[in-house]
Amino acid sequence: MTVKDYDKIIKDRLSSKRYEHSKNVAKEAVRLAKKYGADVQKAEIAGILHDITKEAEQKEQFDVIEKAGIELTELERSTPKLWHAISGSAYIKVILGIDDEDIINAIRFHTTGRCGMSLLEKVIFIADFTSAERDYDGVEKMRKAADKSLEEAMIEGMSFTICDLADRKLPIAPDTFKGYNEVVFAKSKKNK
Ligand code: DGI
Ligand code: FE
Ligand code: FE
Repeated sequence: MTVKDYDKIIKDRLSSKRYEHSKNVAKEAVRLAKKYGADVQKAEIAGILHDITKEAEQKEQFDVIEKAGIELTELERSTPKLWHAISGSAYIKVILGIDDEDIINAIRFHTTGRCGMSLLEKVIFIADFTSAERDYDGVEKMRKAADKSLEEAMIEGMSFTICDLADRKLPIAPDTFKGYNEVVFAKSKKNK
């Protein structure tokens, strides 16, 4: 399948607003991949597909997660915001037949981040924050960080997520704070 095929699938599965978001994330992922040396083709594919199950019913999401052999933790099961990243990675593997582990992981961890993210995983994680239509408070800071370095952008993105969740008294996935600790430690070690 080509990007054109994926584009059509996304258009059929998502509202026009989220379809536009997916297109913008793909564009931004391509830009960041070129800037930081990630695989440009994979960035475009992972970008367009990253929210593929965002509007799917719970049952469809849980079914495809099971088909992919993924077992949810209790926190994941009870946090609906986390489902689409996991079910999205399962969907592209099981239904679309994509076998590239890096693309699968880029979608799986695009919401939480994690420890030991690949270049492609970071590009998708960041592109989701800096895509053209994003206009939350702090997006300019995030865009500046993304232009400076991947490391700065990861710190900005991970800390934004954690602050926002703690502010709203929501559970924080272990992958999120492990990823946060990793990027913050890496920077503090460099500055010593
Ligand atoms: O799918 P998008 O809206 O484009 O963006 P996303 O996949 O980053 O989802 C963002 C939402 O997910 C936002 O409301 C915060 C939430 N989220 C991200 N990490 C965590 C989380 N929610 C909880 N409870 N725990 C997390 O670790
Ligand atoms: Fe998402
Ligand atoms: Fe998204």
